Amino acid sequence: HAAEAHRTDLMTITRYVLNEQSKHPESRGDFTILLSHIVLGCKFVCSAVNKAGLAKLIGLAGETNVQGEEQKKLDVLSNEVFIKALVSSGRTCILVSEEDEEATFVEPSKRGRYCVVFDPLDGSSNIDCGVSIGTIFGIYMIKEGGEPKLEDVLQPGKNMLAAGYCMYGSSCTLVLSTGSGVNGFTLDPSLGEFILTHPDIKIPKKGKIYSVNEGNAKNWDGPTAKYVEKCKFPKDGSPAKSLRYIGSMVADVHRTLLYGGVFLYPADKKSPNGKLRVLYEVFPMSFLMEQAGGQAFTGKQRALDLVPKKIHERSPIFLGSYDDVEEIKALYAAEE
Ligand code: AHM
Ligand code: MG
Repeated sequence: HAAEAHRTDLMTITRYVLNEQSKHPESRGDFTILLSHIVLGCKFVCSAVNKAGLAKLIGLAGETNVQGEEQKKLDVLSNEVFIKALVSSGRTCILVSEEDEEATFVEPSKRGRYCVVFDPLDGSSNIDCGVSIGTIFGIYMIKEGGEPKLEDVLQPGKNMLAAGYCMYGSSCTLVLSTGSGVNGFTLDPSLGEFILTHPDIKIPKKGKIYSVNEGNAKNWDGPTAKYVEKCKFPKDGSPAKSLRYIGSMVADVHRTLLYGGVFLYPADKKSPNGKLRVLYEVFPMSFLMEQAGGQAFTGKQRALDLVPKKIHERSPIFLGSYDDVEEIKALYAAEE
Protein backbone atom coordinates (compact mmCIF):
# COMPACT_ATOMS: atom_id res chain seq x y z
CA HIS A 1 0.00 0.00 0.00
CA ALA A 2 1.35 3.39 -0.97
CA ALA A 3 1.07 5.94 1.84
CA GLU A 4 -1.89 8.18 1.26
CA ALA A 5 -1.11 11.87 0.89
CA HIS A 6 -4.33 12.76 2.69
CA ARG A 7 -6.37 10.90 5.24
CA THR A 8 -9.96 11.01 4.12
CA ASP A 9 -11.59 9.34 7.11
CA LEU A 10 -11.02 11.53 10.13
CA MET A 11 -11.93 10.43 13.62
CA THR A 12 -12.72 13.74 15.28
CA ILE A 13 -13.32 13.93 19.01
CA THR A 14 -17.04 14.55 18.42
CA ARG A 15 -17.31 11.52 16.15
CA TYR A 16 -15.47 9.45 18.74
CA VAL A 17 -17.81 10.50 21.56
CA LEU A 18 -20.90 9.95 19.37
CA ASN A 19 -19.64 6.42 18.63
CA GLU A 20 -19.17 5.76 22.32
CA GLN A 21 -22.60 7.13 23.05
CA SER A 22 -24.29 4.87 20.55
CA LYS A 23 -23.25 1.96 22.79
CA HIS A 24 -25.55 3.37 25.49
CA PRO A 25 -29.10 3.46 24.05
CA GLU A 26 -30.39 5.33 27.10
CA SER A 27 -28.08 8.30 26.54
CA ARG A 28 -29.60 11.52 25.28
CA GLY A 29 -26.60 13.13 23.62
CA ASP A 30 -26.08 15.48 26.55
CA PHE A 31 -22.52 14.36 27.12
CA THR A 32 -21.57 15.04 23.50
CA ILE A 33 -22.95 18.56 23.81
CA LEU A 34 -21.15 19.14 27.11
CA LEU A 35 -17.87 17.91 25.67
CA SER A 36 -18.15 20.09 22.60
CA HIS A 37 -18.35 23.12 24.92
CA ILE A 38 -15.26 21.96 26.81
CA VAL A 39 -13.49 21.51 23.47
CA LEU A 40 -14.46 25.06 22.51
CA GLY A 41 -12.90 26.34 25.74
CA CYS A 42 -9.70 24.40 25.01
CA LYS A 43 -9.48 25.81 21.47
CA PHE A 44 -9.92 29.33 22.79
CA VAL A 45 -7.23 28.90 25.45
CA CYS A 46 -4.93 27.28 22.91
CA SER A 47 -5.23 30.25 20.61
CA ALA A 48 -4.73 32.72 23.50
CA VAL A 49 -1.69 30.79 24.79
CA ASN A 50 -0.13 30.76 21.33
CA LYS A 51 -0.36 34.55 21.21
CA ALA A 52 0.94 35.03 24.77
CA GLY A 53 4.46 35.83 23.59
CA LEU A 54 3.03 38.69 21.53
CA ALA A 55 1.19 40.04 24.55
CA LYS A 56 3.07 43.33 24.78
CA LEU A 57 2.52 43.97 21.12
CA ILE A 58 -1.14 43.15 20.66
CA GLY A 59 -2.25 43.52 24.26
CA LEU A 60 -3.15 40.29 25.99
CA ALA A 61 -3.15 38.52 29.25
CA GLY A 62 -1.81 40.54 32.13
CA GLU A 63 0.24 42.92 30.00
CA THR A 64 -0.40 46.56 29.32
CA ASN A 65 -0.87 46.78 25.58
CA VAL A 66 0.55 49.41 23.26
CA GLN A 67 -2.51 51.59 23.89
CA GLY A 68 -1.71 51.49 27.61
CA GLU A 69 -4.77 49.40 28.51
CA GLU A 70 -4.50 46.72 31.19
CA GLN A 71 -5.42 43.30 29.83
CA LYS A 72 -6.88 40.35 31.67
CA LYS A 73 -4.40 37.73 32.82
CA LEU A 74 -4.46 34.57 30.75
CA ASP A 75 -5.66 32.38 33.63
CA VAL A 76 -8.50 34.77 34.48
CA LEU A 77 -9.47 34.99 30.82
CA SER A 78 -9.39 31.21 30.42
CA ASN A 79 -11.59 30.78 33.47
CA GLU A 80 -14.21 33.19 32.14
CA VAL A 81 -14.28 31.42 28.79
CA PHE A 82 -14.75 27.99 30.38
CA ILE A 83 -17.44 29.17 32.81
CA LYS A 84 -19.41 30.84 30.02
CA ALA A 85 -19.02 27.90 27.65
CA LEU A 86 -20.09 25.41 30.32
CA VAL A 87 -23.10 27.44 31.49
CA SER A 88 -24.28 28.06 27.92
CA SER A 89 -24.07 24.35 27.13
CA GLY A 90 -27.27 23.99 29.18
CA ARG A 91 -25.94 20.68 30.46
CA THR A 92 -24.23 21.68 33.72
CA CYS A 93 -25.47 22.47 37.21
CA ILE A 94 -22.36 22.91 39.39
CA LEU A 95 -18.96 24.19 38.31
CA VAL A 96 -15.84 24.14 40.46
CA SER A 97 -12.85 26.05 39.13
CA GLU A 98 -9.42 26.48 40.65
CA GLU A 99 -9.82 30.21 39.92
CA ASP A 100 -13.01 30.69 41.95
CA GLU A 101 -13.24 30.49 45.72
CA GLU A 102 -16.86 29.33 45.58
CA ALA A 103 -18.57 26.79 43.35
CA THR A 104 -20.84 28.20 40.62
CA PHE A 105 -24.44 26.98 40.75
CA VAL A 106 -25.97 27.32 37.32
CA GLU A 107 -29.33 29.15 37.24
CA PRO A 108 -32.33 26.79 36.87
CA SER A 109 -33.23 27.83 33.29
CA LYS A 110 -29.76 26.78 32.05
CA ARG A 111 -29.34 23.75 34.26
CA GLY A 112 -28.38 20.23 33.22
CA ARG A 113 -27.25 17.10 35.04
CA TYR A 114 -23.45 17.40 34.85
CA CYS A 115 -20.98 18.87 37.34
CA VAL A 116 -17.63 19.97 35.96
CA VAL A 117 -14.53 20.46 38.11
CA PHE A 118 -11.61 22.10 36.32
CA ASP A 119 -8.38 24.01 36.41
CA PRO A 120 -8.70 26.29 33.38
CA LEU A 121 -4.98 27.03 33.07
CA ASP A 122 -2.66 24.96 35.19
CA GLY A 123 1.05 25.63 35.49
CA SER A 124 0.66 29.38 35.13
CA SER A 125 4.20 30.02 36.42
CA ASN A 126 5.28 28.62 33.04
CA ILE A 127 3.28 31.05 30.85
CA ASP A 128 5.82 33.83 30.60
CA CYS A 129 8.62 31.58 29.35
CA GLY A 130 6.54 29.69 26.80
CA VAL A 131 6.68 26.28 28.51
CA SER A 132 3.72 23.87 28.10
CA ILE A 133 0.67 24.50 30.26
CA GLY A 134 -2.76 22.91 30.26
CA THR A 135 -6.39 22.64 31.25
CA ILE A 136 -7.54 19.78 33.49
CA PHE A 137 -11.18 18.68 33.93
CA GLY A 138 -13.33 16.05 35.57
CA ILE A 139 -17.06 15.37 35.11
CA TYR A 140 -19.62 14.08 37.61
CA MET A 141 -23.37 13.67 37.29
CA ILE A 142 -25.89 14.69 39.97
CA LYS A 143 -28.39 12.23 41.31
CA GLU A 144 -31.71 12.23 39.47
CA GLY A 145 -34.23 14.57 41.12
CA GLY A 146 -33.58 17.11 43.87
CA GLU A 147 -31.67 20.37 43.91
CA PRO A 148 -27.95 20.37 43.07
CA LYS A 149 -25.90 20.47 46.27
CA LEU A 150 -22.20 20.85 46.99
CA GLU A 151 -22.20 17.18 48.06
CA ASP A 152 -22.77 16.31 44.40
CA VAL A 153 -19.16 17.32 43.68
CA LEU A 154 -17.66 16.24 47.01
CA GLN A 155 -17.54 12.70 45.64
CA PRO A 156 -14.64 10.27 45.39
CA GLY A 157 -12.80 10.41 42.07
CA LYS A 158 -13.97 6.91 41.16
CA ASN A 159 -17.47 8.38 40.70
CA MET A 160 -16.30 10.60 37.85
CA LEU A 161 -17.88 9.78 34.49
CA ALA A 162 -15.07 11.27 32.50
CA ALA A 163 -11.83 13.15 32.95
CA GLY A 164 -9.21 14.70 30.73
CA TYR A 165 -6.71 17.41 30.06
CA CYS A 166 -5.65 19.58 27.18
CA MET A 167 -1.97 20.39 26.83
CA TYR A 168 -0.91 23.59 25.11
CA GLY A 169 2.52 22.45 23.98
CA SER A 170 4.37 22.09 20.70
CA SER A 171 0.98 20.90 19.54
CA CYS A 172 -2.37 21.08 21.28
CA THR A 173 -3.30 17.66 22.63
CA LEU A 174 -6.51 16.64 24.37
CA VAL A 175 -6.42 13.40 26.36
CA LEU A 176 -9.79 12.01 27.41
CA SER A 177 -11.26 9.05 29.23
CA THR A 178 -14.97 8.36 29.46
CA GLY A 179 -14.30 5.31 31.60
CA SER A 180 -13.35 2.85 28.88
CA GLY A 181 -9.68 3.49 28.23
CA VAL A 182 -7.79 6.65 27.32
CA ASN A 183 -7.57 8.35 23.94
CA GLY A 184 -5.46 11.28 22.74
CA PHE A 185 -6.58 13.82 20.14
CA THR A 186 -4.42 16.46 18.48
CA LEU A 187 -5.77 19.78 17.26
CA ASP A 188 -5.39 20.17 13.51
CA PRO A 189 -5.19 23.96 13.31
CA SER A 190 -6.17 24.00 9.64
CA LEU A 191 -9.44 22.20 10.45
CA GLY A 192 -9.98 23.52 13.96
CA GLU A 193 -10.77 19.92 14.96
CA PHE A 194 -9.24 17.51 17.44
CA ILE A 195 -8.31 14.33 15.54
CA LEU A 196 -7.70 10.95 17.19
CA THR A 197 -3.92 10.51 17.08
CA HIS A 198 -3.28 8.38 20.18
CA PRO A 199 -5.90 5.61 20.32
CA ASP A 200 -6.14 3.50 23.47
CA ILE A 201 -3.17 4.85 25.40
CA LYS A 202 -1.60 2.35 27.80
CA ILE A 203 1.13 3.41 30.20
CA PRO A 204 4.23 1.16 30.23
CA LYS A 205 4.06 -1.25 33.17
CA LYS A 206 7.39 0.00 34.47
CA GLY A 207 9.18 3.25 33.66
CA LYS A 208 12.66 4.74 33.52
CA ILE A 209 11.77 8.25 34.65
CA TYR A 210 10.81 9.90 37.94
CA SER A 211 9.37 13.39 38.12
CA VAL A 212 9.38 15.46 41.31
CA ASN A 213 10.41 18.87 42.63
CA GLU A 214 13.64 17.80 44.35
CA GLY A 215 14.08 21.27 45.79
CA ASN A 216 11.64 20.16 48.49
CA ALA A 217 13.76 17.11 49.46
CA LYS A 218 14.81 18.39 52.89
CA ASN A 219 11.16 18.39 53.98
CA TRP A 220 10.10 15.02 52.53
CA ASP A 221 8.74 12.13 54.56
CA GLY A 222 10.67 8.83 54.86
CA PRO A 223 9.05 6.79 52.05
CA THR A 224 9.35 9.61 49.50
CA ALA A 225 13.02 10.15 50.36
CA LYS A 226 13.68 6.40 50.20
CA TYR A 227 11.95 6.04 46.83
CA VAL A 228 13.87 8.89 45.20
CA GLU A 229 17.12 7.54 46.65
CA LYS A 230 16.26 4.18 45.05
CA CYS A 231 15.65 5.88 41.69
CA LYS A 232 19.14 7.38 41.79
CA PHE A 233 21.09 4.60 43.50
CA PRO A 234 19.28 1.32 42.78
CA LYS A 235 20.65 -1.53 44.85
CA ASP A 236 19.20 -4.37 42.75
CA GLY A 237 21.51 -3.86 39.79
CA SER A 238 18.87 -2.06 37.70
CA PRO A 239 19.91 1.15 35.94
CA ALA A 240 19.31 4.50 37.68
CA LYS A 241 16.22 6.40 36.52
CA SER A 242 16.23 9.72 34.67
CA LEU A 243 14.77 12.81 36.28
CA ARG A 244 12.36 14.96 34.27
CA TYR A 245 10.44 17.80 35.90
CA ILE A 246 8.74 20.60 34.03
CA GLY A 247 6.71 21.99 36.94
CA SER A 248 3.59 21.93 34.81
CA MET A 249 1.38 19.04 35.91
CA VAL A 250 -0.26 18.48 32.54
CA ALA A 251 3.06 18.24 30.75
CA ASP A 252 4.67 16.08 33.44
CA VAL A 253 1.68 13.73 33.54
CA HIS A 254 1.41 13.59 29.75
CA ARG A 255 5.03 12.50 29.47
CA THR A 256 4.49 9.97 32.27
CA LEU A 257 1.45 8.54 30.48
CA LEU A 258 3.27 8.14 27.16
CA TYR A 259 6.77 7.15 28.31
CA GLY A 260 6.04 5.56 31.68
CA GLY A 261 7.54 6.30 35.08
CA VAL A 262 6.17 8.18 38.06
CA PHE A 263 5.09 11.70 38.82
CA LEU A 264 5.02 12.64 42.47
CA TYR A 265 3.92 15.65 44.45
CA PRO A 266 4.38 14.30 47.96
CA ALA A 267 3.56 15.72 51.35
CA ASP A 268 6.32 17.62 53.04
CA LYS A 269 6.87 19.24 56.42
CA LYS A 270 5.79 22.62 55.09
CA SER A 271 2.75 21.34 53.20
CA PRO A 272 1.47 18.19 54.91
CA ASN A 273 -1.17 17.74 52.20
CA GLY A 274 1.14 18.39 49.29
CA LYS A 275 0.26 21.10 46.81
CA LEU A 276 -2.06 19.65 44.22
CA ARG A 277 -5.84 19.97 44.46
CA VAL A 278 -7.94 16.86 44.85
CA LEU A 279 -10.97 17.67 42.70
CA TYR A 280 -9.48 19.17 39.57
CA GLU A 281 -5.83 18.03 39.59
CA VAL A 282 -5.40 14.78 41.52
CA PHE A 283 -8.71 13.09 40.55
CA PRO A 284 -8.73 13.65 36.78
CA MET A 285 -5.08 12.62 36.43
CA SER A 286 -5.59 9.57 38.68
CA PHE A 287 -8.66 8.59 36.65
CA LEU A 288 -6.64 8.75 33.41
CA MET A 289 -3.73 6.81 34.94
CA GLU A 290 -5.96 3.96 36.09
CA GLN A 291 -7.77 3.89 32.76
CA ALA A 292 -4.38 3.61 31.04
CA GLY A 293 -3.35 0.68 33.26
CA GLY A 294 -1.32 2.64 35.80
CA GLN A 295 -1.99 3.52 39.44
CA ALA A 296 -2.48 6.59 41.61
CA PHE A 297 -1.78 6.58 45.35
CA THR A 298 -1.94 9.28 48.02
CA GLY A 299 0.57 7.77 50.44
CA LYS A 300 -2.37 6.30 52.38
CA GLN A 301 -4.88 4.98 49.86
CA ARG A 302 -5.94 4.64 46.24
CA ALA A 303 -6.32 8.27 45.16
CA LEU A 304 -9.74 7.74 43.54
CA ASP A 305 -11.17 6.47 46.86
CA LEU A 306 -10.51 9.76 48.60
CA VAL A 307 -13.64 11.65 49.67
CA PRO A 308 -12.98 15.40 49.59
CA LYS A 309 -14.55 17.52 52.31
CA LYS A 310 -13.84 20.87 50.65
CA ILE A 311 -13.77 21.83 46.99
CA HIS A 312 -10.20 23.17 47.07
CA GLU A 313 -8.74 20.42 49.27
CA ARG A 314 -5.19 19.19 48.54
CA SER A 315 -3.61 15.75 48.64
CA PRO A 316 -0.17 14.23 48.16
CA ILE A 317 -0.08 12.19 44.94
CA PHE A 318 2.09 9.46 43.43
CA LEU A 319 0.95 8.35 40.00
CA GLY A 320 2.24 6.51 36.97
CA SER A 321 3.40 3.07 35.86
CA TYR A 322 1.80 0.18 37.75
CA ASP A 323 5.02 -1.40 39.02
CA ASP A 324 6.64 1.88 40.03
CA VAL A 325 3.63 2.97 42.11
CA GLU A 326 3.58 -0.53 43.60
CA GLU A 327 7.12 0.10 44.90
CA ILE A 328 6.05 3.37 46.48
CA LYS A 329 3.06 1.66 48.14
CA ALA A 330 5.42 -0.97 49.59
CA LEU A 331 7.63 1.75 51.09
CA TYR A 332 4.61 3.36 52.77
CA ALA A 333 3.35 -0.01 54.00
CA ALA A 334 6.79 -0.76 55.55
CA GLU A 335 6.60 2.57 57.40
CA GLU A 336 3.44 1.62 59.33
P1 AHM B 1 -0.81 26.20 39.83
O1 AHM B 1 -2.21 25.64 39.83
O2 AHM B 1 -0.63 27.39 40.72
O3 AHM B 1 -0.31 26.44 38.43
O4 AHM B 1 0.12 25.10 40.51
C1 AHM B 1 0.05 23.78 40.06
C2 AHM B 1 1.38 23.40 39.46
C3 AHM B 1 1.34 22.08 38.76
O5 AHM B 1 1.10 22.25 37.39
C4 AHM B 1 2.71 21.53 39.00
O6 AHM B 1 2.71 20.11 39.02
C5 AHM B 1 3.08 22.08 40.34
O7 AHM B 1 2.31 23.25 40.50
C6 AHM B 1 4.50 22.44 40.45
O8 AHM B 1 4.75 22.91 41.73
P2 AHM B 1 6.22 23.29 42.23
O9 AHM B 1 6.57 24.57 41.53
O10 AHM B 1 6.07 23.44 43.70
O11 AHM B 1 7.14 22.17 41.86
MG1 MG C 1 -3.44 24.30 39.12
